Amino acid sequence: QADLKTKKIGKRIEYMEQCASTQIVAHQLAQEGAPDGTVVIAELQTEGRGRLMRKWDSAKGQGIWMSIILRPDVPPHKAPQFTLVAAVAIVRAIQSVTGLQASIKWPNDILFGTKKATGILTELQSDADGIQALIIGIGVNVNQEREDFDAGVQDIATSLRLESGELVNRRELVQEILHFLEIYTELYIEKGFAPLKILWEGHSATIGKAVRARMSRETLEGIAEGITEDGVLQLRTADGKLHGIYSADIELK
Ligand code: BT5
Repeated sequence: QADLKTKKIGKRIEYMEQCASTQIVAHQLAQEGAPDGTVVIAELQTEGRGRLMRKWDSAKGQGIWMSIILRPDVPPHKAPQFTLVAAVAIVRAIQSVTGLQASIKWPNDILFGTKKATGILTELQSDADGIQALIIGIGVNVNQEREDFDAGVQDIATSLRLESGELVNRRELVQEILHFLEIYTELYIEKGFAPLKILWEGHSATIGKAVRARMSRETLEGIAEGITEDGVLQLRTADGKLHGIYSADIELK
């Protein structure tokens, strides 16, 4: 903590050997009034989760499993943009610590090739007055070897160690993620999403690619043409129509 470069994010850190999910702990702390920038971090999660209550494999001591409480003064519909802002911060942090160049698959995956090294889960606490808290969950596979992953994800997951061939200092990586997250959330609050959109596009694995977008009610195939100023994915189907995608699982074809 003493080495943090941030002004706000990480001034309060709740560090735990083990918890069910850092998201659950962070939700609880946010409700109890934990300040903007509070970070919850655990060595092991017994019930780490992804979107739609999917399981997140959180091997003990080998990844970064953390949730960050932010209290931005923005309307609730802007919450998904924070996933994109966090993704840019994580890619920059990985690059700064390991030299590795990761790419972002819209909306919440960080990849090496087609394999996933990081997932982001942004959840919201809001009421009639707007956003009370954003809980940004970040799971980074850092030092796992292939056999450390659950059998179900071994073929789709990767870690920074598998990509670089070296053990990576998790403490340093946490510091860099929080540092870039603070820089980019400040930029976002001051200037809006436009400058982040440019940075995001520079790291995107999705834009310009043929993709399949699975949504709760339908699946669409087409070319991912870009994201809007709101972070919505624009998908052009073969009939020439442009569709705005707010939430989906994207498969690169
Ligand atoms: C995500 O969901 O990618 C969001 C993951 C967020 C995890 C962090 S860890 C700290 C905080 N506390 C939590 O409990 N969660 C957050 P989604 O896009 O739904 O992807 C989930 C899918 O990724 C699963 O269904 C698996 O297919 C795959 N998966 C699970 N564990 C993985 C891992 N460690 N590495 C790569 N892929 C994984």
